[in-house]
Amino acid sequence: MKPVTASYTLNDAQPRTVVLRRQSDIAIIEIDHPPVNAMSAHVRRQLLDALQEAEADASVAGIVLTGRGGRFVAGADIREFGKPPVAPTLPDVVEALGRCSKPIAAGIEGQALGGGLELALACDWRIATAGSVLGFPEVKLGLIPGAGGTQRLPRLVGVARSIELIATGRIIKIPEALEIGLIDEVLQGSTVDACILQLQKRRGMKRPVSSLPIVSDQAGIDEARAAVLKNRRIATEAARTAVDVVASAMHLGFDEGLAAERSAFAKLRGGEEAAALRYLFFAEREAPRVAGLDASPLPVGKAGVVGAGTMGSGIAVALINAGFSVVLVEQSTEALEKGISRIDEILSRAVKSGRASAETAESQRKQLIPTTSMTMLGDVDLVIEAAFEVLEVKLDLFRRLDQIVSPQAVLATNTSYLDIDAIAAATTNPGRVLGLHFFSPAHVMRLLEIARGRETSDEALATGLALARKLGKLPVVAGVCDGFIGNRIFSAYRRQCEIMLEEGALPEEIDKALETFGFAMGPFAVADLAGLDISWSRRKRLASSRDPRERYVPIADMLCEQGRFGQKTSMGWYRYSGTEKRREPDPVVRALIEQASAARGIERRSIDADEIQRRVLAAMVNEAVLVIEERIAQRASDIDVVLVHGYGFPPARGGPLFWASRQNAASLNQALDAVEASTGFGFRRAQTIPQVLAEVAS
Ligand code: T1G
Repeated sequence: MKPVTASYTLNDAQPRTVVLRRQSDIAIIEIDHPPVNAMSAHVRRQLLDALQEAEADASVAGIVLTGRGGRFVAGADIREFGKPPVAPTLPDVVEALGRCSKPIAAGIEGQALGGGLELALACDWRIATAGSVLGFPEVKLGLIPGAGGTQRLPRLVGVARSIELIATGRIIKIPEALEIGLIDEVLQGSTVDACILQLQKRRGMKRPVSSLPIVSDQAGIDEARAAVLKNRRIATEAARTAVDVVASAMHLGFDEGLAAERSAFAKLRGGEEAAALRYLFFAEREAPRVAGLDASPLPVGKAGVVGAGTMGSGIAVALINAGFSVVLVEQSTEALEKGISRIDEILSRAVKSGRASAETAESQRKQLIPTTSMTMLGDVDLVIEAAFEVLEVKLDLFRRLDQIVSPQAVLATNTSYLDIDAIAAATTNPGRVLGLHFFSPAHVMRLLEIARGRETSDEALATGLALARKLGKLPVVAGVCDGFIGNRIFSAYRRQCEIMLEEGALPEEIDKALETFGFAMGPFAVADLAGLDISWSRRKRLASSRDPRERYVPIADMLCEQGRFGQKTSMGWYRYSGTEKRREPDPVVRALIEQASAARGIERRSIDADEIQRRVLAAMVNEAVLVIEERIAQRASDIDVVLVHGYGFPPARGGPLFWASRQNAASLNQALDAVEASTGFGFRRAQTIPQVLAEVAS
């Protein structure tokens, strides 16, 4: 065997991604495949080579498996899932580890996710650094663990807990991992030394997880199963499959269980849900990339927020959570105090839920500098305006900000509709103005639309993107149009829904059809939640500029004229009863809708769920392609990211354009014909739908 601590490259034409070295009689196998040590084909082969080499060497008493770059292994290589499997597969490697005659210890740093955690479970010992995270996120890719995870995890932590961990795909932090027995030891320093110590202490001792007994806990299993299946948000096809395959470990032997897992995995791997979620995984990572942008971001240490309403206070929390000090400006003490109490409420909820410690919340609260004086913004590096959605208000604010803040500071508006270019023109340096459109609640929602004005400088845009990264947001860059990407497409979606009300559908039928499709909530339930009065005041403001030849559905106005603003008035599209505000169809609304149909001379007809879904989706697809044709969005996948992360579009369908790319073109066209016919004057039909969908499908 080579001299101690020598390291040598295994015979492989591929770049070295697995290093085998020695320390005394322990062989150390290190995976070195940046950026996340994904288990690509050549990594699997080199790992298997290294394992066989170490096992065959009589002078090796034990083996340590670990990763370089501060990470263990982030899982299988997701890019390989759309292609035929390449041997050795990850299950082959994991089972080789599990069968190894010599004791193996896994040294975990950073992330051990999916197949990475499966590798660790096939070892005899698991030692992790304090900041590591573990988990089986496969369901987020429309999959289940496919390399023994569904059969080993129950043998280590029990079936019920395994159902929850695998069906939700949630992250397991170290304290929990230690408590449930997923890891044996946690430390601050190098896990390799601790692993060597462990192997030398327990010389020759094997402890294969696969031979551990499974504790029967039918009540717990039933409860865990029910918790997954009743939650529409997580009960995807993969999660439902996970429940069954994990539970099968109770009555199948280990090898039979592996076979059941492998066949279930193969079925999911080739399915629509996995294709959609894999597409979104890469689309989310592509979104922040802006072609041709090579400017450096301006440093931002201190930020300002103007407006302490719901959005302003949420944005302020997002900033203080990310470590910024924040000058929060309101025009009156009363409004400022309301904003501060919103912020205190959010911070205290984080402490109560265990998401933050009391000390963290206290120090974050100190980062807040509330004031009614705009002059306090003199030394901030960036301002986010979150005042009333009235253009005149914003123009006046930006004129004043332009005089008060330093010339280098970036000025951002959180507007969701108004013209960024007009706002920028109110300043002496429009290059520093951009839109940062947060989604409510701003401290929770990851999506952030960054609206790039005609004059927005590359530096200001780069600063917005860097801020998004620091806030943990998912940025999508949009050009300037009414509603940018998301609101514009959502308006087309909602318009088609309202037209179908006049034609014969009811709010509860449309909501049900779209919730069956997978939307988190139907458009009328969403409107009642948000409040009908907000969009009503916008429609009234725009009334004078509306073209009378365009079809305008007055039903929402009729509701508002009766003071029906949604949940806040216990009636809107629905009526709401009880403290839990149970939503019920309301005959008053039905009468108003029938009155609107009669006023337009429409003979109402029943519209089934399929027609509702196809017309609404066709309307979204058409508007989405127009957004691309007008270069408001950089790429099709950005639009899918926005609709999934900001508007409740079901991730398992990939987004409106991904969904459309998997549809029959003729039926999509037919649905679009119906949208065009029902909309009438002013409808613009996108010209490049086939080309855009072909790009998505590629
Ligand atoms: N495969 C291929 N590429 C991956 C990858 C993976 N598993 N994980 C990340 N990347 C790429 C990513 O696309 C990006 O590339 C770069 O690495 C940095 O990623 C058989 C079936 C580990 C928490 O689901 O959650 O194992 O854009 O920007 O913010 O049972 O990456 O630079 O070209 O996200 O530091 C299960 C997925 C797979 C984990 C790091 N594992 N990855 O976050 O970096 S299925 C996962 C993540 C499986 C087995 C099953 C995160 C991260 P590019 P990043 P990050």
